[in-house]
Amino acid sequence: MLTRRQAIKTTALSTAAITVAPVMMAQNNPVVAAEVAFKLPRLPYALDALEPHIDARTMEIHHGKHHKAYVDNLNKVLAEHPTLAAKSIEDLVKDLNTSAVPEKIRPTVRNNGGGHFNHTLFWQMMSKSGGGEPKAELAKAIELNFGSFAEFKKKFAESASKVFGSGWAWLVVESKELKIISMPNQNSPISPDVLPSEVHDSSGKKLTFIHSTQQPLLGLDVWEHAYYLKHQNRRVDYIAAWWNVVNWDFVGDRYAKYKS
Ligand code: MN3
Repeated sequence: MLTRRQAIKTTALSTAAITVAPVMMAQNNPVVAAEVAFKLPRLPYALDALEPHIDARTMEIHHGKHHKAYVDNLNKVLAEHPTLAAKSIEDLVKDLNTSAVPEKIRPTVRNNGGGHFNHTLFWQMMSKSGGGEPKAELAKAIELNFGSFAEFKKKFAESASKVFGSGWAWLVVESKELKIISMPNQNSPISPDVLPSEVHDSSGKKLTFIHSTQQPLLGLDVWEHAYYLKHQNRRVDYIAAWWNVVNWDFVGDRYAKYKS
């Protein structure tokens, strides 16, 4: 077991560990929180890799402050829920609106677990050598579902520009079909819709566990924190610049994985 000082020196996530520690101490828990459940992933490229389309300062704050805060807040709320803390972030967000996640912590898990899951995908959906057009099967599927790549881009950009306030535009695959959707805040396509409180199956049993059948292939974060430093209020300019860094290889791999 690391001492707290060693943990501060040696883990990249020292701030997260400190955030958790007071909660643990307040409970007189003898276990020192040297390890946290969820960790901020490293960016798969340098902060300035997406210049000039996405600037280094925006990436630094977006990843190092905003994404980090989602991870820290998630660890904090799950400190008292070890079963949930042991799940993968994907399983946690998938189970969000089920009885697995207590209602009193659900909004916090939705915002911060969703934030962690969505951003972890988002960094991988961009690349220094990105841009251009999708290839192979994904290219065919986009043509089939939207008519052409140009038409897809137009519809996706429209969806992203129309998100009111903070949220995301997503290209998802559901039952072999490609769809463009938008979601508010840090809601994620892999979370099921919130069920009305009284939903029963044919035998009268209350339904509490329905999984989403949508898988995100490509997502665009249109929170102001994603573009305000460089583009201020001009979200449309950010969307236009972002196409230059889309990692179509990653999106194509996800399509191959989730298409059926
Ligand atoms: Mn963001």
